Amino acid sequence: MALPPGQRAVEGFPRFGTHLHHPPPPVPAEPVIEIGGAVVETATVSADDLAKMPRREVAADFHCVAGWSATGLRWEGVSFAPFYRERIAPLIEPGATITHIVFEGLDGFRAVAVLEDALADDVLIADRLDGQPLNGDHGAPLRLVSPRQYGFMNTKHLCRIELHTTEPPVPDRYSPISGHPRARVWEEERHRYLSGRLVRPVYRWLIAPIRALSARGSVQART
Ligand SMILES: Nc1nc2c(c(=O)[nH]1)N[C@H]1C(S)=C(S)[C@@H](COP(=O)(O)O)O[C@H]1N2
Ligand SMILES: [Mo]
Repeated sequence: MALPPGQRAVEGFPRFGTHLHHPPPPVPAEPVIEIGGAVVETATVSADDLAKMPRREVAADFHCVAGWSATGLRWEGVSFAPFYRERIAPLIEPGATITHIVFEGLDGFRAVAVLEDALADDVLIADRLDGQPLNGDHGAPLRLVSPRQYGFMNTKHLCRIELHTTEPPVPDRYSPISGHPRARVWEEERHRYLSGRLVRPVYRWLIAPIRALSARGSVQART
């Protein structure tokens, strides 16, 4: 399968992220996803609950905005669109029109997605990768998987889904590496303001140091 523009395949699936060298957050004894924001009342969905919902498998490559791609991954979990319809939509404040969703991880990581992108049919709340439960490196116990968007929209250790009626403030909006609000890999939407092609070489230069740092906090390094 061809890779999106500007991506290069890597061996395996490295741990990578803004967590850098920090080890993955501990998995709670009873994991839940909190649903908050423009809702009548904050609610929680437990991982046990989620495990009872219809399952879906998605085979996909994984593309980091820095330019590496892990190929041939097999994710399993619950499709996000029906989860949204059945478990989230009934909680929305009357009259509110949701435009954005924040996916937050146990490490405080936040990804802001446009609703339409989050509802794409290959978006999953995943709990398994390649036939095994997700490990700490790749987002235990639950992570968002959105294969047609760069890695930074694929929140690991997912613990909170927050609904918004306008684009929520993006803390790194003016940072030199501020992510594109849609982050679609085939459109090469890497940066919020600069063209994907233009930032390619700069981002690529970040791969080695971030990868080396991330490996230091890896669960593999500690077993
Ligand atoms: N919770 C959390 N999710 C995260 C990150 C992070 O630092 N923390 N980094 C993102 C980035 S930039 C990438 S490329 C992918 C990397 O996923 P992997 O470690 O499974 O390869 O996770 C994304 N999701
Ligand atoms: Mo990334």
